[in-house]
Amino acid sequence: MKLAKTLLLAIGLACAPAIAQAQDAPQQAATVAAEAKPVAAAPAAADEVLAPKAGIGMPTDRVIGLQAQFSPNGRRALWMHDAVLMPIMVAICVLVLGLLLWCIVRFRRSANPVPSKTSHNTAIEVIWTLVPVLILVGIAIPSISLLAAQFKPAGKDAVTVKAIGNQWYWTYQYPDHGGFEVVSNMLEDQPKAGAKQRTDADGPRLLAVDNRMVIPVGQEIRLLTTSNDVIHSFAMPSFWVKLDAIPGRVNELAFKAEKEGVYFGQCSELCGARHAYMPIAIEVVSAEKFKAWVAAKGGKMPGRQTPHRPRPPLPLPPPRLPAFLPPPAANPARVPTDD
Ligand SMILES: [Cu+2]
Repeated sequence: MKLAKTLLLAIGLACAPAIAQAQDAPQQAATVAAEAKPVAAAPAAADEVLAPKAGIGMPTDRVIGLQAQFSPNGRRALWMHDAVLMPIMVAICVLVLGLLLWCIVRFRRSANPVPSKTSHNTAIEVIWTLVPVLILVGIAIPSISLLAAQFKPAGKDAVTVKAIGNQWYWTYQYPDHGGFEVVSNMLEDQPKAGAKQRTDADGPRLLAVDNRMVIPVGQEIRLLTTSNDVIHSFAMPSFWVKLDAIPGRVNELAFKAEKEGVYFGQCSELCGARHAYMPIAIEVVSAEKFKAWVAAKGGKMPGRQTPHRPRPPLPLPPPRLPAFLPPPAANPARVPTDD
């Protein structure tokens, strides 16, 4: 009886995460269904402030799992997590737990009073060496190609944004667009006198900022990060972007936002007392809106670059004759003839 109780307890503990996940699944589905519902009505067009949408680009209450992805690498990484890693981990856990339970029951003292003295089994030893190797190779192939895709350098038409970490806010520079800079501070619910107060149109509490980083939709972004003081980390979960911002060094990562909207992230390196209060907000807009925003900030769109064409070869200089010979025209006798 005691053994049965212990077994039931062990099975219950082992299955608890799976049950919790199953219970959360309908909530997750409900959240996805509520995706289209805006958090707040968009403000007047003159403000040009895009309102965030619940469930997009921000964490959702009572949901486990990764945020929905809006970049090609993000979708690929999410697939890697959901379709490759999680099933393999669950299968291994279930197999090991099952074997353990089977051994406990099948080979207990009362059922198996004379234990086997077997110490080697070549077939089993080959299997338990080869199978893990094959599993690891199976994981390594998509994993390494994903890693390579994540660190593929941006193309020459990419929009460069330099994110600079400061204690405790971000500044965004646009070197290709006239080099203007945007200073981005968190909006507070109870701001100091004269400062702007956060509203739901700006974003969730602790994630809304006064000036967002703005990028065009569907265009490759060359993200450069550095820092003015200590190590920060630029993290934007919906784009699968996380890049350290290190003083005296510039890191680079390319990504592409596939859908217009507002996306929120945070500094992900413990950088001091107000580390939790330097959020990141990226506003993804159409190419026209991006152009208008750049103009409003006093910047300019980069000039159209002419495509690279190979130079025509330079004409060869006339052959140089030794100084003791007269010029060819003055020496017709030296020209070979047919007769
Ligand atoms: Cu920081």
